[in-house]
Amino acid sequence: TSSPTTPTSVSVIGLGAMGSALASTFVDAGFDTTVWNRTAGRADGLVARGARGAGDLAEAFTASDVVVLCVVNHEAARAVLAAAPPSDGRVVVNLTNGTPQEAESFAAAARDRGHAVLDGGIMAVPELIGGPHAFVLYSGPREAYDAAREVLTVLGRPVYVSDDDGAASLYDLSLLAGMYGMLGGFFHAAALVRSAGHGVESFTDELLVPWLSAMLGTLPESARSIDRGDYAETGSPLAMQVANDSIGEASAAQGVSAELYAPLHALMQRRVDDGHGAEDMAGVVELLHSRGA
Ligand code: FVH
Repeated sequence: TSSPTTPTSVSVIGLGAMGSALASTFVDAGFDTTVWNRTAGRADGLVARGARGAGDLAEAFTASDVVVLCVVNHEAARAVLAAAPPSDGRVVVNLTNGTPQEAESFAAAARDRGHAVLDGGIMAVPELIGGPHAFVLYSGPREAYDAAREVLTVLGRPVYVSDDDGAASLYDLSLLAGMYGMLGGFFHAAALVRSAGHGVESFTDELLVPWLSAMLGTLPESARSIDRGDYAETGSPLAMQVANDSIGEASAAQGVSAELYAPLHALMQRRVDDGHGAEDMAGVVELLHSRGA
């Protein structure tokens, strides 16, 4: 049930693949939804679905309690912000992907113009918005999050990270870094299997997915080691893992590039050379900081 302060209206600015998915989800959830896009015409399908097409950016910005911005990058987001009217505490939720520094800079500029601002990181592709697997990270003032939460919930599970403006972006990019690492490993494995003339699909279904699923279960213990800065307890010491570079040698022999794996192997070797060969591989994280964590 809605309280009198619950927002009932939302504007979506930027109707690319993601902005359109956000807007149609708001419409389907019954919110009074106003939409605007720089290039006219992209709102037509949403208007046919029940959204209100704003005549200009100012109309879109002032039409709703909550304004969701989802454009290609922060340069575009800053351009939209500069062209929009100031407000007296309207919640602007910037779901444009960028760095923590860009999120902080956008938030400061938005506050200068009187807006309450949240930064968000969408952990979903457009087709998943509004579904059970979508989640969205938010950071910024807690009051702004609480004010907009009921609207934002329909997009996917909302996760409030912290009041630090850059935190949602940092978590978003950290999750993507984890994903790209996994995909890099998959591509190397696929190239090795294919180099021997075997099918990648059955290898993946029957062996790689179960293997990676089992290895995922080891991450919480590694995370605890990283939080403690103590990598001593392990049944698979680093020195054993780099005693030979079978993956690199086999890749070369198969005509497969090891360029995705080689940087990690080099870090593992450096950690051993630094005297940590008896420790767990998670200690490699200590080599990734160029300044104090
Ligand atoms: N699509 C995805 O899978 C990912 C999932 C995770 C989050 N990302 C981020 O979402 C932002 C928008 O992505 P998108 O997929 O909607 O991108 P496009 O389909 O390329 O649409 C871009 C929209 O940005 C508008 N735009 C560009 N420049 C400006 C500007 N200077 N002023 C105002 N609007 C601008 C563009 O308008 P137009 O070209 O149609 O006039 C589109 O509406 C993005 O940060 C992803 O990283 C999506």
